[in-house]
Amino acid sequence: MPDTVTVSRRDDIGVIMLDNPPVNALSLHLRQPLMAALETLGTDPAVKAIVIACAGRTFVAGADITEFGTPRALQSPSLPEICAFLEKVRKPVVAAIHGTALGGGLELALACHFRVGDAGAKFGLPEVKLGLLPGSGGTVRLPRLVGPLKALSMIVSGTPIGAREALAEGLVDAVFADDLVGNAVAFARAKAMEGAPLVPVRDRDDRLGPVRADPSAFDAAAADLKRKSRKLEAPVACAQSVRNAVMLPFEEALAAERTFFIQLVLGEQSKAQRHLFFAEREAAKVPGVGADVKPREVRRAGVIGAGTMGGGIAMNFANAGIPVTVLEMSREALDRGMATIGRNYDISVKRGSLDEAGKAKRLSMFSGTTDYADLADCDIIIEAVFEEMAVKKDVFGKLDAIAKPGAVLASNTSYLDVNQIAQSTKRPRDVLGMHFFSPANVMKLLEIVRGKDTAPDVIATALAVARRIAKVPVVVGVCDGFVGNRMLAARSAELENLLLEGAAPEQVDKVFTDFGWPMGPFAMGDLAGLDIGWRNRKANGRTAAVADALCEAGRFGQKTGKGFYLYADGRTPTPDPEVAALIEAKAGERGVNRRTISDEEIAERTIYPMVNEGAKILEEGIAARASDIDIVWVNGYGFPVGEGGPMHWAEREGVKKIVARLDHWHGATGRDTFAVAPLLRRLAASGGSFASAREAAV
Ligand code: T1G
Repeated sequence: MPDTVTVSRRDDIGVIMLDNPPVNALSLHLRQPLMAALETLGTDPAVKAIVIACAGRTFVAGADITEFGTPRALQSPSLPEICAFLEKVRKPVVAAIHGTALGGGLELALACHFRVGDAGAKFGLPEVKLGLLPGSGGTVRLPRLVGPLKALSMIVSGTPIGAREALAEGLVDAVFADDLVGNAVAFARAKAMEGAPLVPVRDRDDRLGPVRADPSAFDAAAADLKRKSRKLEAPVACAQSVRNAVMLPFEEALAAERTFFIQLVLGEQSKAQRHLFFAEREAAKVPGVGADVKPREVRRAGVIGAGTMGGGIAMNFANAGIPVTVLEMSREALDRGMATIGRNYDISVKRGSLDEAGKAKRLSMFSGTTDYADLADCDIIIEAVFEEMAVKKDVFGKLDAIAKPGAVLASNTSYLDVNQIAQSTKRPRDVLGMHFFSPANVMKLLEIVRGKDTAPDVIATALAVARRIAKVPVVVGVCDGFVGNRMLAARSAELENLLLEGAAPEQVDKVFTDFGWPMGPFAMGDLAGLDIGWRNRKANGRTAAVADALCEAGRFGQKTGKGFYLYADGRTPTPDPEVAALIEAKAGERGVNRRTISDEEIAERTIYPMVNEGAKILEEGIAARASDIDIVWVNGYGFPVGEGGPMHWAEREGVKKIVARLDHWHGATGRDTFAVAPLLRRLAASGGSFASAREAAV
């Protein structure tokens, strides 16, 4: 094991340099030499002050998540022990921060007497995103520096702040433009020379007083955050722990924080969210596209179509500072699209997530055209036109004629055969799918659809572009609906049958919201507009008894004030007796016997087929690993993060149980929706996991 800690002296200042690539996580093999260095320098009379800094791309980015649940995580010295020791050191200790001081990394810095950073540094406690709370004093020390309300929002959101804000909030004592370690040493020497009494953060109460005297504003903010936490335990624990920091003595609050931490780290929600942390990173590792495959350079993007999807896609590039040319068939359509984009930025300014200067800068990235020739200098062109093969082929034929050699040509199709689209060009190696999710400037997921001829460096380019526009990429193969929509179809297949057999839309939706989804399928349908699916079904000769009848009655959802629900105020769904009557009539017409349907049955007939379809997708190699499917569903379809995604959830639910129930419903209905995938049946027999099945297959 290389040395993870080196100690050096700059005259009377001791410098501890941490070096544990890639992100200086606080692994045991870093904690032990760190403690030893602190003990040595802490007791060396020749050393007047200590600077803790990091080598590599970042300051400590947290505890080592890979150690959680292993004995190494609990082996001494733990981070709380190191923090307690730091606060007893009788000479100034300065944390010198570059990159991201996150989680345990910021907690380590909070236990130092002073914190300095470079201008690009970021500071955050993102543990809530792992289903945890800061477990080494973060919820107790941070409020003492930045105040309880600021601490509450930083800890419950998990969103880091920049150096300028950290300085303004009192989190850091100085920010340096360059030579961070040199300036930190000078800062430390000055503090030592000052000889002022050292006040560890634990002893600073001044920012707690006002909230301690009147916690009403704090409690209101905490209640609001809890409301938004949707069954997740960590945000609630975070809020309670910050409140403890205000109301309880330091040591008591610290002990309570630790209790919360241990409860959460052993809990299923945190295991699920830690699974997603690593799954997101694994998803970026694509078979056949190694680090040696260099992405093509992308300096300018083009988007064809300025409608809802095209406009949102173009905004991603402008937001990332990449100039983007938007093409539309007519000037009117172009102006309409650009006006919508302008309004979207106005909303961001109104919400305070963007200022006027930022809006102007982003809008300056746009240029509009009705002439394909204006896309000739684009490095990547994404088509977002009507979802019809003939239209797609026409567009790609035109692109093939004007796009420069080496340009990446992508389709935002959500269902259609990317190989067919690629065949309408003479450069199928440069063609792939880049499937964005609505609203495209908000939703994190990007399904990158790899065609049979798509070149590895084109995939590498799409992955690099995804990172630049802050998307979570998952590479999938070509099939009807790719991963997300294909599984959505399996989940939706039984919805109509459930309604006809006796379940009410509100009952089905409650099963989904109880599960943790933001919205159930019927409320989601009403939000998206029932007419979209209706037109799609009619175009493909498919029917849905209830949904078609609603649309024939002009009930398209929120946009017409009624769909599966009534929307008296335009937004809040209320059950409508007219819909119940319509469903009963449709059931009567089909001679369907209606009965009471349990919530379990609803889950079994919707979520189990989805998992089953996921297994088929894995067997066909449409997805490289089960965790990729989890990332698709969590980032594109609102699958609750606390459950870790459908495949992770299925292993917890029990593959054996799922197979048994699918067999039951297959027997009872004869419908293919329930025909068990061979992989699922094998795992039920072997007790194996999706990951082990993949290892066996690779
Ligand atoms: N532990 C272990 N491995 C980690 C890690 C960590 N904390 N952070 C990153 N990695 C690995 C990651 O899996 C990947 O591995 C490689 O480093 C590069 O990461 C006590 C309990 C720092 C912003 O939540 O947000 O402290 O795939 O691809 O895009 O209260 O990593 O190459 O094999 O993400 O440049 C709190 C987690 C922990 C921060 C860099 N800290 N990390 O992003 O690189 S809990 C976090 C990040 C805690 C205390 C509690 C990001 C990053 P591989 P990457 P990046």
